[in-house]
Amino acid sequence: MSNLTFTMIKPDAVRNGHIGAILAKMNEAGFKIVAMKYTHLSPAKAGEFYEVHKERPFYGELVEFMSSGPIVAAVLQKENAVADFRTLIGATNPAEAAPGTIRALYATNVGENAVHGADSDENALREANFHFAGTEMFF
Ligand code: IDP
Ligand code: MG
Repeated sequence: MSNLTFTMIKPDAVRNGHIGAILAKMNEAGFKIVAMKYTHLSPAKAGEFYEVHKERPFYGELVEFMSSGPIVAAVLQKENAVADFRTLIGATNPAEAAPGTIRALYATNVGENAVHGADSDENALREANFHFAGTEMFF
């Protein structure tokens, strides 16, 4: 089990002014920031990042949304990082997310759902390396 996860604060949460509140939630839950950048994904980059979803009906909409404005990408460290972070963000659909979770508090809808969280140790590493060079991570 790895102690790293990868996250993005998505364009809806950035547009709605929630970067600071979301980072505070991550801090309060005990996650340490190992890497972080404010960036804007091109449609090609967003498409590559979400390639695993390319057969799903919402893929086009997802790529368009994720390239619609700036995001914050970050690598986070904590014991049991992947599972604990998924708990902190809540269900994909904010209508089903537990009270107090980041998606319950800040998401717009099932597509524009404020934050990404890696779903496995393997994907956390793949996603961290997609966004950051080794020299941009500080353990
Ligand atoms: P997750 O982000 O909770 O892991 P996934 O099923 O991996 O959820 O889906 C990836 C992303 O695709 C979601 O976070 C959301 O932005 C978008 N998405 C998922 N389901 C739908 C949908 O039914 N309609 C539109 N967008 C969706
Ligand atoms: Mg997922």
